[in-house]
Amino acid sequence: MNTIYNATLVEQFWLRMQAGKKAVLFGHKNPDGDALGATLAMAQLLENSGLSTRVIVPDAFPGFYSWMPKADTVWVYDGNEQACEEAIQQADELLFMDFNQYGRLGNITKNIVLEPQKVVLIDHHPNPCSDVDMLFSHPAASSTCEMVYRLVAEGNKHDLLNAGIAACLLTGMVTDTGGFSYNAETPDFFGVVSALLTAGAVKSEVFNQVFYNNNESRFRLLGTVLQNNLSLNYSLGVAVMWLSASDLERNGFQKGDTEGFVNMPLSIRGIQKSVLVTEHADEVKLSFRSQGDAAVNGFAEKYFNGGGHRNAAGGHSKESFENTLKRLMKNLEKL
Ligand SMILES: [Mn+2]
Repeated sequence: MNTIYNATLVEQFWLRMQAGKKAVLFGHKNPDGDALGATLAMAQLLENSGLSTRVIVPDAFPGFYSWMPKADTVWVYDGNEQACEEAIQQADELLFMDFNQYGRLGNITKNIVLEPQKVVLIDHHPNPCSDVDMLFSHPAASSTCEMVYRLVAEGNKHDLLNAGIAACLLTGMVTDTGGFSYNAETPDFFGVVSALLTAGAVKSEVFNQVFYNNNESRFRLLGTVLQNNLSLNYSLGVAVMWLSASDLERNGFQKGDTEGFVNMPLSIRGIQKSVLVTEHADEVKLSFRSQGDAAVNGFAEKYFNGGGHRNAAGGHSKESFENTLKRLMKNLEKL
């Protein structure tokens, strides 16, 4: 397997993570399988190295991730602010995992200052914030979970791994690649998968928990989108889907229900780009996906205050749902 890190940096990381230290590990707002997998795995790796750890996420995560090993130890900041802030103040090390900017911590960074000299950032999103003390950035990686495994492998820390950690890491690699369907092209990607299976991860368990464990509301919402809220523009190769607040409410929306919807129109012949517009209480969210060389991050950044990868980006709008959708449609040819 090719290495992806500077060997000295890897050595410095593991030296820095010394027994007796306290570490807080952060996942981003709207935690996904990769954020949870990477933080839970790294927390257990550090615990096995003698540190005491706490995983904190800004807001709640979808119930279909609650099976993950140690998921019950995660603290959600919203609603548990005081305990989280105490843990953060007492921490020697702050690990940012699967996000690239302080702002992705939602209310946490609105309310308290995180000292950059304590921050280690491990992430695969492009353009990481440089105001941190140690940076592991690898945009070519499938997932932060893959990056965590490589930190273990390149640091010769295999003895810290166990089946639970491997399951957490495999979860992020599965969810960030749509079940190995994109960003999962290289022999090294499957080399990491192979190593995780060897360490005790069970592929069928991860797939069953993640993909065959849906709420009825997800299925109902999918029906609404496909039947009524889908517009296909074949001359541009673009699909647009939308869900209003009333669509969500009528179908009993629960957090995480719409995850992956935006990828589905890419399965239509002639469609290379896909957008999902969702009306939430505080803002309208846009998710963008594309295939191959077709890029969506520039458009997300320019028109909807967002950004991301070439093939997967997000944005948001403070305009009304109707106006956001209108503005998207008006500028669609620039996507
Ligand atoms: Mn990720």
